[in-house]
Amino acid sequence: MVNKNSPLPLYYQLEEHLNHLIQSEELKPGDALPSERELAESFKISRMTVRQAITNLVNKNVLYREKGRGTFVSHRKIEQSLQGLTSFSEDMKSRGLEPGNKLLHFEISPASEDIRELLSLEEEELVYTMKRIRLANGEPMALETSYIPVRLLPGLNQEILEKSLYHYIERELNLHISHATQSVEAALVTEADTKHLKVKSGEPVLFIQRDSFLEDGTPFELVRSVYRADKYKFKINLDRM
Ligand code: 16G
Repeated sequence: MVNKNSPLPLYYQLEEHLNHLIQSEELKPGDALPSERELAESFKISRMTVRQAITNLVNKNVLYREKGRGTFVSHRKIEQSLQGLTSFSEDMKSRGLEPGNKLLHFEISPASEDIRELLSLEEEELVYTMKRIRLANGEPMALETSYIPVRLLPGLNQEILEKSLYHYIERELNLHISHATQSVEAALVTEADTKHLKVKSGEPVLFIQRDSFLEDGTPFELVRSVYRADKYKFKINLDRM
């Protein structure tokens, strides 16, 4: 399975071999890898080579290490398309996962200057600020802070936010959500967010900002979210221009 006469480095061949076992599900998410010693012996290569291959796969998030326990196959990520304006609840349901929310904060106050500008608000205009942990089958996926003009959704309350915001806007209020601008950036989790997202401090996350509009061009939400990078992968199809 590793060929010592090949020009390909041995660590790379082992990486490819392990990748293949994971793709073909001979090794499943959560499965423990044999120890470095066992791998070295069965492939007749040095432990250094094994360590290099494993470190590369850990750095690519294909494997993860747990202190004192060993190395395991990572759980598959949610592959989220960057095309199409969907809601978190819709995304989870379409994957057979149960969406959930934990509302951490909900208030009405005058918008700060940057929010006012992004949502095209009048001076002193009121906005809802809310923070929700978004869950899939009870597990935290993202932490979402949203700003919404009170004028547009005067009846918004905590009960609605425990369910789907988009469902309320479209089905209850009959407003037409039309388009959004979204950016994705790499970031590190803040100490305060580690407990909400159930990740270790210093873990990478994806910072996403979405500015969404109704059919008539009115901005109705500004959302700043922190997504778990170990759970999410964003995908887009590209056409040659
Ligand atoms: C998604 C959107 C967010 C929207 C929410 C509505 C991103 C980055 N954000 O989380 O802007 O407010 O869906 O979800 O995708 P809901 O209808 O389930 O409350």
